[in-house]
Amino acid sequence: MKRRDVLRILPAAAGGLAVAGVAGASPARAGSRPAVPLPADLSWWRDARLGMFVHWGPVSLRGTEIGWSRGREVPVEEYDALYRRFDPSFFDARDWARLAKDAGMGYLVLTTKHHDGFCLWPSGLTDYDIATTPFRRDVVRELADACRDQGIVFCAYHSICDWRHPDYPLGSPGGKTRKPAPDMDRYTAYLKGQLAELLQSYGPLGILWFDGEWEEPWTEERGEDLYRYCRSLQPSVIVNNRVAKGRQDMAGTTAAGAFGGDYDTPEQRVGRFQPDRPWESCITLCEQWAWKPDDAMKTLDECVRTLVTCAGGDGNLLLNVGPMPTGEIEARQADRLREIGSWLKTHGEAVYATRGGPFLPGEWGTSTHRERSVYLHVLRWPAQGPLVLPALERRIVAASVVGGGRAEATQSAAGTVVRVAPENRRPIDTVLRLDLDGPAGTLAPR
Ligand code: JFZ
Repeated sequence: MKRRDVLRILPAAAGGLAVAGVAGASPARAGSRPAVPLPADLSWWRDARLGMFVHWGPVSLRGTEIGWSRGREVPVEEYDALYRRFDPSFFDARDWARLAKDAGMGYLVLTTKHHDGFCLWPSGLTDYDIATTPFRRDVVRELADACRDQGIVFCAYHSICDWRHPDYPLGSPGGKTRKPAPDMDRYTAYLKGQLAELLQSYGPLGILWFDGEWEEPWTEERGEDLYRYCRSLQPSVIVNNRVAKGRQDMAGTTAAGAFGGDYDTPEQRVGRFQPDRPWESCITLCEQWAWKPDDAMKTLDECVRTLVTCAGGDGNLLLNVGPMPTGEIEARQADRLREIGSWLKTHGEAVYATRGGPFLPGEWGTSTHRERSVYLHVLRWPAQGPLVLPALERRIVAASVVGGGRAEATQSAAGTVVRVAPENRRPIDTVLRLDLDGPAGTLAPR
């Protein structure tokens, strides 16, 4: 399938998400908690495989980490006053959306509110928002509109913890202090009120990407209630596992039997091969989530390997950029993203709308499949001789190098033996397509 064909199956306008919003049946679960409906459709998101994560706010004026530097590198009073000079006059939402498109991304997740409590949209429930900055423009609105115009699904990151809000019990630095008179019920009403603003005035949203759920004031009960609440406002919205307490650690997987929203969220690492439950690794293009001057940036090689390793494990990649206080994304970062996009122009058929496997990831690389094709992403060839993989119980009827070049695949008792002449190998990822005599989706992982 060509990349444009795959993109055609993504919702072109967010309206498509709204009509798709029929709540499915809920799975049988232990206990007597009210049933939690599953979203009708995660397939647009799974098929997209690559999204853009954007961490942004007044803290970009300092170049320190969003949320976490409050009360550490930046004194609390100073951090909380940054919004008064937040004026990103070169911000053009169309540039960001076009960049996401050029990078081959299918969705964009914006920090509508991070742990510091600042809101990138004009909220009726607080003055600590974009409306009270010199900039005044509604960043969420402009970006949601620009994404829709580009066929990028707009999604919202939203922090459950709020280290500035007086009703939320914990404060900076890093949730290590206590507020004098917290009120978690009132805070939860505030949280829900803001989510209603986002879902009702900017929606439909593709994903609600919750975070900050690990702190003690947030409970499983509040988490599952919040999940149901969001789904009641927009039945089609996808919600990550950080909505409640089921996530185990930075590996991001959900504990067995626990409620985990709709998908798992490994952080700063590629998730394990896991075809039975959707997941998405969030990984920074540089090192910090928010913009930092001269932050070390990953190479194209690293970015592509990370992306295909996610796809081979049957997961997504949410690649993060932190825009500058001018409103622009650094040119070198934008260039890197466009390089990823141009790699995907040639190799996207082995990424988009594929599923992971059937060959398990190994030192050699990883594999994906769609319909009657298996794709091998060969990241490291054996020092000598052919690549030998386990046997397949289907016949390989053709083999080729994606992007051009001969490949040879023979099937014997030894397994699946793959040969590509050195001149046909690629520096980052030699992608092979093996066409089978039947569907690849029924082959068990090996
Ligand atoms: C969380 C955020 O804190 C971070 O700023 C970013 O938004 C990321 C996507 O999600 O990551 C964490 C979560 C927990 C810890 C550190 C970073 N922790 O407990 O140290």
